[in-house]
Amino acid sequence: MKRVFLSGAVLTFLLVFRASTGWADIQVDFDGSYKDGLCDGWKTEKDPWGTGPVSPIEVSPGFDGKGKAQGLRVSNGSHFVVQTLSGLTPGLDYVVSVRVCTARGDGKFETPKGWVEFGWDSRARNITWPNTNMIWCADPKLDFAQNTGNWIKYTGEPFRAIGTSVTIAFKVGSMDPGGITGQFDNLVISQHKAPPVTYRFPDNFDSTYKFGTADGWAKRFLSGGVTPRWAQAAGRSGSAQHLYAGTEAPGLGIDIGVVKVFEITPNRTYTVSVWISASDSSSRPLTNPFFDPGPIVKFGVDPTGQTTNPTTATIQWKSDPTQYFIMSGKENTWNQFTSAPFQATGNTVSVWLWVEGDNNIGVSAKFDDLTLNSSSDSKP
Ligand SMILES: [Ca+2]
Ligand SMILES: [Ca+2]
Repeated sequence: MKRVFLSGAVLTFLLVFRASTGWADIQVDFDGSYKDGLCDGWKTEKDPWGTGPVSPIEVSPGFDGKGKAQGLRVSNGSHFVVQTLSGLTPGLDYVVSVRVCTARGDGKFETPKGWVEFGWDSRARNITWPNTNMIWCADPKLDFAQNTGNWIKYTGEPFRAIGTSVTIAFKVGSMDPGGITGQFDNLVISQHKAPPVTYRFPDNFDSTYKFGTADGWAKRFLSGGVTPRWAQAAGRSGSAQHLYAGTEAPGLGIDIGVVKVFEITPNRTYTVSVWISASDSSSRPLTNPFFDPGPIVKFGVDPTGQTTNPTTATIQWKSDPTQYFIMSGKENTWNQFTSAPFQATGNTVSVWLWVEGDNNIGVSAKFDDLTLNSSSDSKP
């Protein structure tokens, strides 16, 4: 009798423990069988640019010195390992986490040159192209100091399940002849139960920066631009959000920014203002876009509050900064820009800060002191 009672107690404990810790809905340990270096169930893809075959690798041992892991070795191009996984509940929020370990192309645990990211597509389109399909987490590539030779866990932003499936992709890329090896293990997709985080205006960008972005700002970029960089920089006062990219990637565009969700009162008309200091990547004025559609510096407001798609028509962009910073003498000086009036529809609005460049001219822009203003058109 006593033995049965104990078993029941243990079982009850395990069930409660499981429920309260948010058991993973999808787990992939990459310990299964491999064919030509690729774990069963996964496929490879590559960006339209770049050369060389996609070279997946069966890594053994994997995380924690056990089992196996999926590797990907690249010397020229952006290559992917992709799978669409099922097991989500539509309407619930999830986060993706994965262990990442990087090395040079020859497998030596020395800091590689290139990029390593992981991404997810809640629409489960099962293809990484076009480049707006996926949301990418660039933390692994901004953290080579930690993850070269070490298995580090990275967790992406929450996303809402649209259906029961999600497409997951690992991206590894390089333009360095020495190449790069990205290794991935212990993929976990688990429910995210914390309420969505929103922030209040104003934002002085004097917060703690994590992997180059100020508190609450999420990185966004279009795949194919290989050199996006985010950093904390000196601001008008304190710090500012720096977005910049060089031209070491021939033939590639530069399309990067950040987005953050702020609280507002619905049914009122507002503008937002932000201070910007910008130049091209050589500290010169921006090129006149009538002659070269090169560097662009802009900011936008999306009254829908969405944070996933930088190309959607609901973002109301303000391109005045580009016109301003093409004027000689204005480069790298602070100036305040104000959006067109917009009508708040819900309780939140997303603010987008963005730069674009091309394969000839990079771009560098700092953003500080974002404020919300009640527009004079406001109706009570
Ligand atoms: Ca494993
Ligand atoms: Ca500041």
